[in-house]
Amino acid sequence: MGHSSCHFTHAFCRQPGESVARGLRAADVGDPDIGRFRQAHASYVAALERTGATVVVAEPLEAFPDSVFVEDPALCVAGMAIILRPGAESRFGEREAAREALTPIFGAEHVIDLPEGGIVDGGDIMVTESEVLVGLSARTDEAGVASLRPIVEELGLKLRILDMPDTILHFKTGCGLLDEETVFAIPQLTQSFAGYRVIECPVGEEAAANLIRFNDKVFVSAAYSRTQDLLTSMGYDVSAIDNREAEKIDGGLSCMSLRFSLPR
Ligand code: CIR
Repeated sequence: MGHSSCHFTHAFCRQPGESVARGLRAADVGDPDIGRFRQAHASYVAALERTGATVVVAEPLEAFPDSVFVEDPALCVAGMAIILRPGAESRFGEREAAREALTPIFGAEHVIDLPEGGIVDGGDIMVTESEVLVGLSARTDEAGVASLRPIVEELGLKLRILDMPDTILHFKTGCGLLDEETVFAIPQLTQSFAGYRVIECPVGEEAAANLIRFNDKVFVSAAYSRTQDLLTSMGYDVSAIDNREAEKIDGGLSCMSLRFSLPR
């Protein structure tokens, strides 16, 4: 299966459950409201669909408050679904649900388990045209990356560990891919991306850095107008999505989908 870092035929999402109010967070700014979260999530799914993609939406998992963030327990790349080993204890069980949901989509022969031994969260992984870029965080360790490396190389991609500050939850909390050669990143991460063009996220809008390029659109959290204006002025087709509820529990736009291509 061919690989593209910006163009996708499919996405996988999971609806938030009532338990999302208990989602993990570094700083408490109040619980997310399930009604508003559901509404924002439905708009997110609709926005992905409007680009022409098929979006598979799974039922909520009440036992896992953070399970709306489907990006973390799996990595979908080059026609394969790799079931990861999430680094937060309360989230480790999400891997079973990810396997169950992704197996009918990819076919059992295209679903592989990251071998035991370390931890890896999908939020620490950025997939570009030729590379899998990984940040080491409290959720992703060297042992986990050592298990991931041969899988990724077998798929024809390079794996590179990039420096990241310990002030952010996940690597992609601070960055997002804009196109095949361009990354958008918070000031502390701009030096990490040797080989890429880097656009610096406006100071004060750091939470906008976790944007997603999905087909012809760049989706940015609606609260950050300077980022939207900057990227629009650079020629990107920017679309705003309300991310206020997810942001209360450290969720960005990338966390709420797995983005991939399947043969038509
Ligand atoms: C967590 O701490 O795991 C969730 N509250 C937020 C996960 C965000 N996911 C991501 O950045 N990929």
